[in-house]
Amino acid sequence: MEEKLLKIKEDLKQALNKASKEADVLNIKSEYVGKKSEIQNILASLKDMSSDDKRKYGSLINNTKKELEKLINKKIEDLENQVNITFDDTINYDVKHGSLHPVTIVAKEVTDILKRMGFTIVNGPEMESEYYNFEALNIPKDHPARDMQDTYYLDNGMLLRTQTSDNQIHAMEKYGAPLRICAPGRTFRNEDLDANHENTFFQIEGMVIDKGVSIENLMYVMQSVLSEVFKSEIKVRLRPGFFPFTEPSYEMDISCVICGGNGCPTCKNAGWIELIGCGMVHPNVLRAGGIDPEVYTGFAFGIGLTRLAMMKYKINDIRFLNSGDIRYLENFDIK
Ligand code: FA5
Repeated sequence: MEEKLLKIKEDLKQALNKASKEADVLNIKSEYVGKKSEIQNILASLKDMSSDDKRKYGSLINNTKKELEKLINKKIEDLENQVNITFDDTINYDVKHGSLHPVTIVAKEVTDILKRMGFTIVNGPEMESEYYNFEALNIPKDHPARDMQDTYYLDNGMLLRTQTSDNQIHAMEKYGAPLRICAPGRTFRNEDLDANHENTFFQIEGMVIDKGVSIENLMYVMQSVLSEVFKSEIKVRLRPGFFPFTEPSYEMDISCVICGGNGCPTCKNAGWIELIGCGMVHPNVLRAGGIDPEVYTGFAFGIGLTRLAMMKYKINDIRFLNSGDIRYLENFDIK
């Protein structure tokens, strides 16, 4: 009897090992523990056994049946837990692939141009101290210029930088003079949003410090960058500006590509879009960076990369660029 019961158990184990679907296991279940199964017959035969045999085999047969049921239930559970992923590679599907964001493209273009001119690319922190974002740039506390660049002040005493100009100080401290760096990055301002103002946008900073650096050098770099990025005739105008960290300061505007300079909602009917702030580095800023203004001069510029992308790809509202709306961004599937 013991051998017979053992054999039933072994046979069941083998059958279960081969089963790969729940339906197979259910068939095995009915074969091994169903009404017409061998164990059921053995159980039925108990009543005809002598009382000695009944005592001897009764609990053994019952326990075997319980074991068989346990093995079967365990197999069903295992199959349920098993995740079967199958790929049908015959299905015809629409292949969608990603592409670079327009701001990423112009950032790469500008940095490539500047790299060829000998600029080193550096990276500054987006969470910045008041010192690097304002004070060292000749904007003391309570200076009205802080109103032009309101930002998000953090609980830890830091702020989200309003401009990539913080890199000017970091770079002077780190590398000293002579210096030729550019620093693309994200900037933040507490700003009223409109078609050409975002609260989160990108700029690229440039700074050159050497002996005898002049405004002509600055203009040459700006012209080279813009003519290479646009690769076609564009109208640019230079006008006096004000930045506490440059003297003299200039702003460079581009004729609005959306309306051809005639005036539209994108340029708020001005016909021009402000693109670049630049100028000769203020002596106080050189001093803050540990450089002697009696020996060295420098120029610096900050190009609005997000606006540059707008103008290059004729995007009439800056807010699309941060929207993450794939349907819109798909239109700029440019490599
Ligand atoms: C500055 O941020 C200066 N740091 C630029 C500079 C650097 C001057 C070095 C002198 C020397 P401004 O606030 O004008 O300047 O911003 C520079 C450019 O960033 C603008 O011309 C514009 O293209 C872009 N910009 C500014 N504010 C926004 C905004 N809210 N949304 C999108 N682009 C903006």
